Amino acid sequence: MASYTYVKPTRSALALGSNIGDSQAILEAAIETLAQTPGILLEARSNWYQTKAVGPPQPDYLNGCVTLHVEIQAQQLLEILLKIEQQFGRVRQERWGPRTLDLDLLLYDDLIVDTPNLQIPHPRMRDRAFVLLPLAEIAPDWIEPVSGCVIKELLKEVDSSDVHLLMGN
Ligand code: PH2
Ligand code: MG
Ligand code: MG
Repeated sequence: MASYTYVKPTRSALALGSNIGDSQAILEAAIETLAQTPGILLEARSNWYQTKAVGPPQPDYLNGCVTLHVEIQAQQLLEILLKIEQQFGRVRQERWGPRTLDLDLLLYDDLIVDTPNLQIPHPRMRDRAFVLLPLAEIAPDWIEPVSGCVIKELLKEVDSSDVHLLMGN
């Protein structure tokens, strides 16, 4: 088992998505796995949303967001997310193509990171209603540090017409 350097408790936000298999069951199991990971405490979770795929033609996605309290560094959190994706059968193929599980690191406190393998805030989150709508449910006042705007304000700038609350949540 990998050992991690513990850091002071920090808040982080993730986006979850799936459009292959039993997406809701996969996403629920992914949240459970995250919650059971040492150094990660689940703070809040959004509802699930059925969303039209952005990118090449493919089935609709189920999307949602969580906020976490973490005691691990951003780079280590990314490694944990990649491992959980693999555990759920994610095979990396075409960019923006269909996937069983996608876990994207959106925000890590007010940190800005721009390296080839890790960018925080997630560079496309500001354009994506399928991220901003669920995130605004659980973290409306979190400031996206690159734009300096809160999530609920960023949400007003995007078209949310293809993002629908999943019924029977
Ligand atoms: N993820 C992508 C590409 N397109 N479209 C929707 N609706 N939801 C996603 O999560 C999504 C997408 C690549 O990460
Ligand atoms: Mg993604
Ligand atoms: Mg991803």
